Amino acid sequence: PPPPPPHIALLPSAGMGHLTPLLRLAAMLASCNCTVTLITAQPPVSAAEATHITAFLAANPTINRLDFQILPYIPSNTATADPFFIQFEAIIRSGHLLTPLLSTTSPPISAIFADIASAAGVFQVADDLGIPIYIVSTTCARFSSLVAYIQHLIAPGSSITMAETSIHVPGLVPFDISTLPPPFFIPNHIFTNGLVSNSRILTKSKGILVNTFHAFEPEAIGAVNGGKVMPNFPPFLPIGPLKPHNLELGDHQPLPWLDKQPPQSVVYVNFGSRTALSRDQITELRNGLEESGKIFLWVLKSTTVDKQDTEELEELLGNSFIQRTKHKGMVVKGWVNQEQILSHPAIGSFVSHCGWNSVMEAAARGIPVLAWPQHGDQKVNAGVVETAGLGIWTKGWGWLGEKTVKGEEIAEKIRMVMSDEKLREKARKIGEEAKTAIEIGGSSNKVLMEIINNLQY
Ligand code: BUP
Repeated sequence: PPPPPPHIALLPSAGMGHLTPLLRLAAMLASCNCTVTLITAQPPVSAAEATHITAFLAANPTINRLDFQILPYIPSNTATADPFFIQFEAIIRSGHLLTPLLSTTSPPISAIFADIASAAGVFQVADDLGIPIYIVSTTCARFSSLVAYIQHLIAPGSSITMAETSIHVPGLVPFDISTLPPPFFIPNHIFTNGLVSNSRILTKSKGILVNTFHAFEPEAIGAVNGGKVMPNFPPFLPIGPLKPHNLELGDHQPLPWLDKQPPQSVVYVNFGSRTALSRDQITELRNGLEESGKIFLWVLKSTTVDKQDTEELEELLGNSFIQRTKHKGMVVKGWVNQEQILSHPAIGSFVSHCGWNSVMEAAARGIPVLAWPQHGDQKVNAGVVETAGLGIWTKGWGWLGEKTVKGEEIAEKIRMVMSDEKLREKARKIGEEAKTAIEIGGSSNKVLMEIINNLQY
Protein backbone atom coordinates (compact mmCIF):
# COMPACT_ATOMS: atom_id res chain seq x y z
CA PRO A 1 0.00 0.00 0.00
CA PRO A 2 1.16 3.59 -0.58
CA PRO A 3 2.68 5.26 2.52
CA PRO A 4 0.19 7.25 4.62
CA PRO A 5 0.15 11.01 4.00
CA PRO A 6 2.28 13.04 6.43
CA HIS A 7 0.80 14.70 9.52
CA ILE A 8 2.06 18.27 9.66
CA ALA A 9 1.75 20.55 12.70
CA LEU A 10 1.90 24.27 11.92
CA LEU A 11 2.84 26.89 14.49
CA PRO A 12 1.97 30.50 13.57
CA SER A 13 3.40 33.24 15.83
CA ALA A 14 1.52 36.53 16.20
CA GLY A 15 -0.16 39.14 14.00
CA MET A 16 -2.12 38.77 10.78
CA GLY A 17 1.04 39.11 8.69
CA HIS A 18 2.22 35.86 10.29
CA LEU A 19 -1.07 34.04 10.75
CA THR A 20 -2.26 34.56 7.17
CA PRO A 21 0.56 32.72 5.35
CA LEU A 22 0.46 29.86 7.87
CA LEU A 23 -3.31 29.44 7.37
CA ARG A 24 -2.89 29.51 3.60
CA LEU A 25 -0.17 26.90 3.80
CA ALA A 26 -2.28 24.76 6.13
CA ALA A 27 -5.14 24.79 3.61
CA MET A 28 -2.79 23.98 0.72
CA LEU A 29 -1.31 21.01 2.62
CA ALA A 30 -4.76 19.76 3.56
CA SER A 31 -5.84 19.94 -0.08
CA CYS A 32 -2.85 17.70 -0.90
CA ASN A 33 -4.28 15.08 1.51
CA CYS A 34 -1.87 15.80 4.37
CA THR A 35 -3.22 15.52 7.89
CA VAL A 36 -2.89 19.02 9.30
CA THR A 37 -2.87 20.32 12.87
CA LEU A 38 -2.93 24.05 13.54
CA ILE A 39 -1.29 25.00 16.83
CA THR A 40 -3.00 28.11 18.18
CA ALA A 41 -1.11 30.09 20.81
CA GLN A 42 -3.58 31.30 23.43
CA PRO A 43 -4.51 34.04 24.02
CA PRO A 44 -3.88 35.74 20.62
CA VAL A 45 -2.90 39.42 20.51
CA SER A 46 -5.48 40.85 18.12
CA ALA A 47 -9.20 40.36 17.61
CA ALA A 48 -8.50 39.75 13.91
CA GLU A 49 -6.39 36.69 14.74
CA ALA A 50 -9.08 35.21 17.00
CA THR A 51 -11.85 35.70 14.40
CA HIS A 52 -9.75 34.39 11.55
CA ILE A 53 -8.70 31.22 13.34
CA THR A 54 -12.33 30.41 14.16
CA ALA A 55 -13.58 31.20 10.64
CA PHE A 56 -10.71 29.30 9.05
CA LEU A 57 -11.30 26.13 11.03
CA ALA A 58 -15.04 26.32 10.36
CA ALA A 59 -14.32 26.52 6.63
CA ASN A 60 -11.67 23.78 6.78
CA PRO A 61 -13.18 21.11 9.02
CA THR A 62 -10.51 18.48 8.25
CA ILE A 63 -7.83 20.63 9.91
CA ASN A 64 -7.29 19.91 13.61
CA ARG A 65 -6.96 22.67 16.18
CA LEU A 66 -4.51 22.33 19.02
CA ASP A 67 -4.78 25.09 21.61
CA PHE A 68 -1.48 25.98 23.18
CA GLN A 69 -1.70 28.00 26.42
CA ILE A 70 1.41 30.11 26.51
CA LEU A 71 3.11 31.42 29.63
CA PRO A 72 2.76 35.17 30.12
CA TYR A 73 5.97 37.06 29.43
CA ILE A 74 6.73 40.58 30.64
CA PRO A 75 9.88 42.06 29.12
CA SER A 76 12.23 43.98 31.40
CA ASN A 77 12.53 46.82 28.87
CA THR A 78 9.00 48.11 28.43
CA ALA A 79 10.14 50.85 26.01
CA THR A 80 10.25 48.23 23.27
CA ALA A 81 7.03 46.58 24.30
CA ASP A 82 5.35 46.01 20.92
CA PRO A 83 2.63 43.50 21.86
CA PHE A 84 3.38 41.35 18.81
CA PHE A 85 7.11 41.11 19.59
CA ILE A 86 6.25 40.16 23.17
CA GLN A 87 4.05 37.37 21.87
CA PHE A 88 6.84 36.05 19.57
CA GLU A 89 9.07 35.81 22.62
CA ALA A 90 6.35 34.34 24.85
CA ILE A 91 5.78 31.56 22.32
CA ILE A 92 9.52 30.82 22.17
CA ARG A 93 9.69 30.66 25.96
CA SER A 94 6.67 28.34 26.15
CA GLY A 95 8.00 25.99 23.46
CA HIS A 96 8.77 23.16 25.90
CA LEU A 97 5.03 22.88 26.68
CA LEU A 98 4.46 21.67 23.14
CA THR A 99 6.30 18.35 23.60
CA PRO A 100 3.57 16.67 25.70
CA LEU A 101 0.83 18.16 23.46
CA LEU A 102 2.39 16.92 20.24
CA SER A 103 3.63 13.54 21.45
CA THR A 104 0.14 12.11 21.91
CA THR A 105 -1.48 13.00 18.57
CA SER A 106 -2.75 10.31 16.29
CA PRO A 107 -1.46 9.74 13.67
CA PRO A 108 1.94 10.84 14.98
CA ILE A 109 3.30 14.18 13.79
CA SER A 110 5.70 13.83 10.85
CA ALA A 111 7.07 17.40 10.87
CA ILE A 112 6.62 20.82 12.45
CA PHE A 113 6.28 23.85 10.19
CA ALA A 114 7.13 26.81 12.41
CA ASP A 115 6.75 30.50 11.74
CA ILE A 116 10.18 32.12 11.54
CA ALA A 117 9.33 34.62 14.30
CA SER A 118 8.94 31.91 16.95
CA ALA A 119 11.12 29.21 15.40
CA ALA A 120 13.50 29.03 18.37
CA GLY A 121 10.61 27.66 20.46
CA VAL A 122 10.24 24.41 18.53
CA PHE A 123 13.76 23.17 18.04
CA GLN A 124 13.84 21.20 21.29
CA VAL A 125 10.33 19.84 20.66
CA ALA A 126 11.27 18.51 17.23
CA ASP A 127 14.42 17.02 18.68
CA ASP A 128 12.46 15.33 21.51
CA LEU A 129 9.96 13.91 19.03
CA GLY A 130 12.65 12.97 16.50
CA ILE A 131 10.94 14.84 13.65
CA PRO A 132 12.14 17.49 11.18
CA ILE A 133 11.37 21.21 11.38
CA TYR A 134 10.65 23.34 8.37
CA ILE A 135 10.67 27.09 8.91
CA VAL A 136 7.99 29.22 7.29
CA SER A 137 9.37 32.62 6.42
CA THR A 138 6.80 35.41 6.44
CA THR A 139 9.03 37.83 4.57
CA CYS A 140 10.76 38.00 1.19
CA ALA A 141 13.69 35.76 0.23
CA ARG A 142 16.00 38.78 0.37
CA PHE A 143 15.14 39.64 3.98
CA SER A 144 15.12 35.93 4.85
CA SER A 145 18.73 35.75 3.60
CA LEU A 146 19.59 38.59 5.94
CA VAL A 147 17.92 36.74 8.83
CA ALA A 148 19.89 33.63 7.93
CA TYR A 149 23.14 35.57 8.01
CA ILE A 150 22.36 37.87 10.95
CA GLN A 151 24.21 35.74 13.49
CA HIS A 152 27.39 36.86 11.71
CA LEU A 153 26.40 40.52 11.91
CA ILE A 154 24.92 40.88 15.40
CA ALA A 155 26.14 39.12 18.53
CA PRO A 156 23.42 38.20 21.07
CA GLY A 157 22.35 41.28 23.03
CA SER A 158 24.17 43.66 20.69
CA SER A 159 23.27 45.70 17.56
CA ILE A 160 24.54 46.93 14.18
CA THR A 161 26.58 50.14 14.43
CA MET A 162 25.49 53.20 12.50
CA ALA A 163 29.08 53.65 11.28
CA GLU A 164 28.48 51.32 8.34
CA THR A 165 26.76 52.58 5.21
CA SER A 166 25.76 49.16 3.95
CA ILE A 167 25.62 45.59 5.15
CA HIS A 168 27.10 42.79 3.10
CA VAL A 169 25.53 39.37 2.90
CA PRO A 170 27.66 37.19 0.61
CA GLY A 171 26.07 36.64 -2.79
CA LEU A 172 23.56 39.49 -2.48
CA VAL A 173 23.49 43.13 -3.51
CA PRO A 174 24.47 44.98 -0.27
CA PHE A 175 21.70 46.22 2.02
CA ASP A 176 21.71 49.99 2.39
CA ILE A 177 21.79 50.70 6.10
CA SER A 178 18.75 53.00 5.84
CA THR A 179 16.63 50.05 4.73
CA LEU A 180 17.28 47.91 7.82
CA PRO A 181 14.70 47.77 10.62
CA PRO A 182 15.44 50.51 13.21
CA PRO A 183 15.51 47.91 16.08
CA PHE A 184 18.72 46.51 14.50
CA PHE A 185 20.51 49.60 15.81
CA ILE A 186 19.23 49.38 19.38
CA PRO A 187 21.33 47.03 21.52
CA ASN A 188 19.39 44.25 23.21
CA HIS A 189 16.13 45.07 21.40
CA ILE A 190 13.47 42.37 21.80
CA PHE A 191 12.86 42.17 18.01
CA THR A 192 16.54 41.80 17.14
CA ASN A 193 17.31 39.37 19.96
CA GLY A 194 14.43 37.17 18.81
CA LEU A 195 15.65 37.27 15.22
CA VAL A 196 19.19 36.34 16.21
CA SER A 197 18.02 33.30 18.19
CA ASN A 198 15.59 32.26 15.45
CA SER A 199 18.39 32.63 12.93
CA ARG A 200 20.35 29.88 14.70
CA ILE A 201 17.42 27.50 14.30
CA LEU A 202 17.28 28.01 10.55
CA THR A 203 20.53 26.08 10.23
CA LYS A 204 18.96 23.13 12.03
CA SER A 205 15.88 23.00 9.81
CA LYS A 206 15.26 20.85 6.74
CA GLY A 207 14.41 23.92 4.72
CA ILE A 208 12.91 27.40 4.77
CA LEU A 209 9.59 27.77 3.00
CA VAL A 210 9.31 31.23 1.48
CA ASN A 211 6.16 32.86 0.13
CA THR A 212 7.82 34.00 -3.08
CA PHE A 213 8.51 32.61 -6.54
CA HIS A 214 11.66 32.11 -8.50
CA ALA A 215 10.99 34.62 -11.25
CA PHE A 216 10.29 37.35 -8.66
CA GLU A 217 13.37 36.89 -6.47
CA PRO A 218 15.96 34.95 -8.45
CA GLU A 219 18.92 36.67 -6.78
CA ALA A 220 18.28 35.78 -3.14
CA ILE A 221 16.94 32.29 -3.86
CA GLY A 222 19.95 31.59 -6.10
CA ALA A 223 22.44 32.97 -3.56
CA VAL A 224 21.18 30.83 -0.67
CA ASN A 225 20.60 27.68 -2.69
CA GLY A 226 23.94 28.08 -4.49
CA GLY A 227 25.71 28.05 -1.10
CA LYS A 228 26.96 31.64 -1.48
CA VAL A 229 25.31 33.07 1.64
CA MET A 230 26.50 30.26 3.90
CA PRO A 231 27.87 26.87 2.95
CA ASN A 232 25.69 23.87 3.84
CA PHE A 233 22.73 26.09 4.69
CA PRO A 234 19.27 24.48 4.35
CA PRO A 235 17.53 25.36 1.09
CA PHE A 236 15.09 28.20 0.51
CA LEU A 237 11.92 26.56 -0.74
CA PRO A 238 9.92 29.12 -2.78
CA ILE A 239 6.27 28.02 -2.71
CA GLY A 240 4.43 31.26 -3.45
CA PRO A 241 2.34 33.14 -4.05
CA LEU A 242 0.41 31.17 -1.43
CA LYS A 243 -3.15 30.57 -2.59
CA PRO A 244 -6.03 32.46 -0.95
CA HIS A 245 -7.75 30.30 1.63
CA ASN A 246 -11.38 29.61 1.99
CA LEU A 247 -12.73 31.86 4.72
CA GLU A 248 -16.22 33.19 5.11
CA LEU A 249 -16.32 36.19 7.40
CA GLY A 250 -19.44 37.56 5.77
CA ASP A 251 -17.78 40.93 5.20
CA HIS A 252 -17.96 42.06 1.59
CA GLN A 253 -18.18 45.73 2.45
CA PRO A 254 -16.50 47.56 -0.44
CA LEU A 255 -17.39 45.10 -3.21
CA PRO A 256 -20.78 46.50 -4.32
CA TRP A 257 -19.15 49.95 -4.40
CA LEU A 258 -16.20 48.64 -6.42
CA ASP A 259 -18.63 47.05 -8.89
CA LYS A 260 -19.76 50.58 -9.82
CA GLN A 261 -16.24 51.87 -10.61
CA PRO A 262 -14.60 51.72 -14.07
CA PRO A 263 -11.87 49.11 -14.69
CA GLN A 264 -8.43 49.91 -13.21
CA SER A 265 -9.67 53.27 -11.91
CA VAL A 266 -9.37 52.82 -8.13
CA VAL A 267 -6.34 53.47 -5.92
CA TYR A 268 -6.49 50.97 -3.05
CA VAL A 269 -4.75 52.15 0.14
CA ASN A 270 -3.97 49.82 3.03
CA PHE A 271 -1.03 49.89 5.43
CA GLY A 272 -1.67 46.46 6.89
CA SER A 273 -2.97 45.21 10.15
CA ARG A 274 -0.62 46.91 12.58
CA THR A 275 0.48 50.28 11.24
CA ALA A 276 -1.14 53.33 12.79
CA LEU A 277 -0.14 56.50 10.91
CA SER A 278 0.17 59.69 12.95
CA ARG A 279 -2.81 62.09 12.93
CA ASP A 280 -0.81 64.55 10.82
CA GLN A 281 0.08 61.85 8.31
CA ILE A 282 -3.54 60.70 8.13
CA THR A 283 -4.52 64.32 7.33
CA GLU A 284 -1.85 64.63 4.61
CA LEU A 285 -2.81 61.28 3.09
CA ARG A 286 -6.44 62.39 3.10
CA ASN A 287 -5.44 65.60 1.27
CA GLY A 288 -3.22 63.68 -1.14
CA LEU A 289 -5.96 61.26 -2.09
CA GLU A 290 -8.37 64.09 -2.74
CA GLU A 291 -5.81 66.14 -4.68
CA SER A 292 -4.82 63.19 -6.88
CA GLY A 293 -8.26 63.36 -8.47
CA LYS A 294 -8.37 59.55 -8.54
CA ILE A 295 -11.05 57.32 -7.12
CA PHE A 296 -9.82 55.76 -3.88
CA LEU A 297 -10.58 52.96 -1.45
CA TRP A 298 -8.77 53.54 1.84
CA VAL A 299 -8.67 51.08 4.72
CA LEU A 300 -7.77 53.17 7.72
CA LYS A 301 -6.30 52.01 11.04
CA SER A 302 -5.51 54.36 13.90
CA THR A 303 -4.07 51.95 16.51
CA THR A 304 -1.46 49.15 16.46
CA VAL A 305 -3.79 46.58 17.99
CA ASP A 306 -7.26 46.47 16.48
CA LYS A 307 -9.05 45.96 19.82
CA GLN A 308 -8.24 49.58 20.71
CA ASP A 309 -9.32 51.05 17.37
CA THR A 310 -12.59 52.72 18.32
CA GLU A 311 -12.38 56.20 16.83
CA GLU A 312 -14.99 57.04 14.21
CA LEU A 313 -14.08 58.08 10.65
CA GLU A 314 -15.62 61.53 11.14
CA GLU A 315 -13.31 62.17 14.10
CA LEU A 316 -10.24 61.10 12.12
CA LEU A 317 -10.98 62.71 8.77
CA GLY A 318 -13.50 65.45 9.41
CA ASN A 319 -17.06 65.44 8.20
CA SER A 320 -16.49 67.87 5.34
CA PHE A 321 -13.94 65.55 3.67
CA ILE A 322 -16.35 62.64 3.88
CA GLN A 323 -19.13 64.73 2.36
CA ARG A 324 -16.91 66.23 -0.37
CA THR A 325 -15.45 62.91 -1.49
CA LYS A 326 -18.66 60.87 -1.22
CA HIS A 327 -18.66 60.14 -4.93
CA LYS A 328 -14.90 59.83 -5.36
CA GLY A 329 -13.82 57.56 -2.63
CA MET A 330 -14.62 55.17 0.14
CA VAL A 331 -12.90 54.99 3.51
CA VAL A 332 -13.35 51.86 5.58
CA LYS A 333 -12.46 51.14 9.18
CA GLY A 334 -12.08 47.57 10.34
CA TRP A 335 -11.29 44.41 8.46
CA VAL A 336 -11.83 44.01 4.72
CA ASN A 337 -11.10 41.01 2.53
CA GLN A 338 -7.99 42.34 0.80
CA GLU A 339 -7.64 39.36 -1.54
CA GLN A 340 -11.14 39.96 -2.86
CA ILE A 341 -10.46 43.66 -3.27
CA LEU A 342 -7.19 43.15 -5.14
CA SER A 343 -8.93 40.65 -7.42
CA HIS A 344 -11.55 43.20 -8.42
CA PRO A 345 -11.14 44.59 -11.97
CA ALA A 346 -11.75 48.16 -10.72
CA ILE A 347 -8.43 48.22 -8.80
CA GLY A 348 -5.77 50.19 -10.66
CA SER A 349 -2.98 50.43 -8.09
CA PHE A 350 -2.14 49.62 -4.49
CA VAL A 351 -0.60 52.11 -2.05
CA SER A 352 0.99 49.61 0.31
CA HIS A 353 3.22 49.45 3.37
CA CYS A 354 4.76 46.41 1.68
CA GLY A 355 3.98 43.86 4.35
CA TRP A 356 5.16 40.79 2.49
CA ASN A 357 1.72 39.16 2.23
CA SER A 358 0.36 42.32 0.63
CA VAL A 359 3.24 42.36 -1.86
CA MET A 360 2.62 38.75 -2.87
CA GLU A 361 -1.11 39.38 -3.16
CA ALA A 362 -0.39 42.30 -5.53
CA ALA A 363 2.17 40.27 -7.50
CA ALA A 364 -0.25 37.36 -7.89
CA ARG A 365 -2.73 39.70 -9.57
CA GLY A 366 -0.29 41.96 -11.42
CA ILE A 367 -1.33 45.13 -9.56
CA PRO A 368 1.16 48.06 -9.67
CA VAL A 369 2.32 49.11 -6.21
CA LEU A 370 3.14 52.52 -4.76
CA ALA A 371 5.44 51.34 -1.98
CA TRP A 372 5.35 53.22 1.30
CA PRO A 373 7.15 51.00 3.82
CA GLN A 374 6.59 51.79 7.52
CA HIS A 375 8.59 49.44 9.74
CA GLY A 376 10.38 46.10 10.09
CA ASP A 377 11.28 44.29 6.85
CA GLN A 378 9.12 46.61 4.75
CA LYS A 379 11.86 48.75 3.19
CA VAL A 380 13.71 45.64 2.08
CA ASN A 381 10.41 44.33 0.71
CA ALA A 382 9.85 47.65 -1.08
CA GLY A 383 13.30 47.30 -2.64
CA VAL A 384 12.32 43.87 -3.96
CA VAL A 385 9.11 45.36 -5.40
CA GLU A 386 11.12 48.03 -7.17
CA THR A 387 13.82 45.65 -8.48
CA ALA A 388 11.22 43.20 -9.77
CA GLY A 389 9.41 46.06 -11.53
CA LEU A 390 6.10 45.67 -9.68
CA GLY A 391 6.08 49.20 -8.33
CA ILE A 392 7.76 52.46 -7.41
CA TRP A 393 9.22 53.53 -4.07
CA THR A 394 10.16 57.03 -2.89
CA LYS A 395 12.97 56.30 -0.45
CA GLY A 396 12.87 59.76 1.14
CA TRP A 397 9.46 59.11 2.69
CA GLY A 398 11.20 57.48 5.66
CA TRP A 399 9.94 55.19 8.40
CA LEU A 400 6.68 55.49 10.32
CA GLY A 401 6.76 58.64 12.45
CA GLU A 402 10.07 59.89 11.01
CA LYS A 403 8.51 62.66 8.96
CA THR A 404 5.16 63.76 7.61
CA VAL A 405 4.91 63.31 3.85
CA LYS A 406 2.93 66.18 2.33
CA GLY A 407 -0.35 65.62 0.54
CA GLU A 408 0.81 67.16 -2.73
CA GLU A 409 3.74 64.75 -2.96
CA ILE A 410 1.46 61.82 -2.26
CA ALA A 411 -0.96 63.05 -4.95
CA GLU A 412 1.85 63.35 -7.48
CA LYS A 413 3.08 59.79 -6.88
CA ILE A 414 -0.43 58.40 -7.04
CA ARG A 415 -1.00 60.05 -10.41
CA MET A 416 2.37 58.74 -11.55
CA VAL A 417 1.70 55.12 -10.64
CA MET A 418 -1.81 55.27 -12.12
CA SER A 419 -0.64 56.63 -15.47
CA ASP A 420 2.59 54.65 -15.99
CA GLU A 421 1.67 52.24 -18.78
CA LYS A 422 5.09 50.56 -18.77
CA LEU A 423 4.75 49.80 -15.08
CA ARG A 424 1.25 48.44 -15.63
CA GLU A 425 2.49 46.13 -18.38
CA LYS A 426 5.43 44.91 -16.28
CA ALA A 427 3.11 44.28 -13.32
CA ARG A 428 0.76 42.34 -15.60
CA LYS A 429 3.65 40.13 -16.72
CA ILE A 430 4.63 39.50 -13.10
CA GLY A 431 1.03 38.40 -12.48
CA GLU A 432 1.34 35.91 -15.36
CA GLU A 433 4.63 34.55 -13.98
CA ALA A 434 3.08 34.20 -10.53
CA LYS A 435 0.18 32.19 -11.96
CA THR A 436 2.56 29.92 -13.86
CA ALA A 437 4.64 29.31 -10.71
CA ILE A 438 1.72 27.86 -8.75
CA GLU A 439 0.10 25.87 -11.57
CA ILE A 440 0.65 22.11 -11.56
CA GLY A 441 4.23 21.63 -12.70
CA GLY A 442 5.12 25.31 -12.04
CA SER A 443 8.27 26.15 -10.03
CA SER A 444 6.52 26.77 -6.69
CA ASN A 445 4.09 23.88 -7.10
CA LYS A 446 6.93 21.44 -7.75
CA VAL A 447 8.78 22.58 -4.61
CA LEU A 448 5.71 22.05 -2.42
CA MET A 449 4.99 18.61 -3.90
CA GLU A 450 8.56 17.57 -3.28
CA ILE A 451 8.40 18.62 0.39
CA ILE A 452 5.24 16.54 0.87
CA ASN A 453 6.74 13.55 -0.95
CA ASN A 454 9.90 13.71 1.15
CA LEU A 455 7.83 13.61 4.34
CA GLN A 456 6.06 10.46 3.22
CA TYR A 457 9.10 8.25 3.29
BR1 BUP B 1 -5.40 45.44 7.38
C1 BUP B 1 -6.00 44.01 6.42
N1 BUP B 1 -7.75 42.85 5.37
O1 BUP B 1 -8.18 44.80 6.38
P1 BUP B 1 0.93 41.94 5.60
C2 BUP B 1 -5.14 43.02 6.06
N2 BUP B 1 -5.60 41.94 5.37
O2 BUP B 1 -7.35 40.91 4.34
P2 BUP B 1 0.92 43.25 8.24
C3 BUP B 1 -6.91 41.86 4.99
O3 BUP B 1 -3.81 40.62 6.18
P3 BUP B 1 3.62 42.88 8.99
C4 BUP B 1 -7.37 43.93 6.09
O4 BUP B 1 -4.45 40.74 2.70
C5 BUP B 1 -2.59 40.31 4.22
O5 BUP B 1 -2.79 38.99 3.82
C6 BUP B 1 -3.82 41.13 3.90
O6 BUP B 1 -0.26 41.00 6.06
C7 BUP B 1 -4.68 40.82 5.06
O7 BUP B 1 0.99 43.12 6.64
C8 BUP B 1 -2.52 40.34 5.73
O8 BUP B 1 0.62 42.55 4.30
C9 BUP B 1 -1.56 41.40 6.25
O9 BUP B 1 2.15 41.11 5.63
O10 BUP B 1 2.13 42.48 8.75
O11 BUP B 1 -0.23 42.57 8.84
O12 BUP B 1 1.04 44.69 8.54
O13 BUP B 1 3.63 44.17 9.76
O14 BUP B 1 4.14 41.73 9.77
O15 BUP B 1 4.22 43.01 7.63
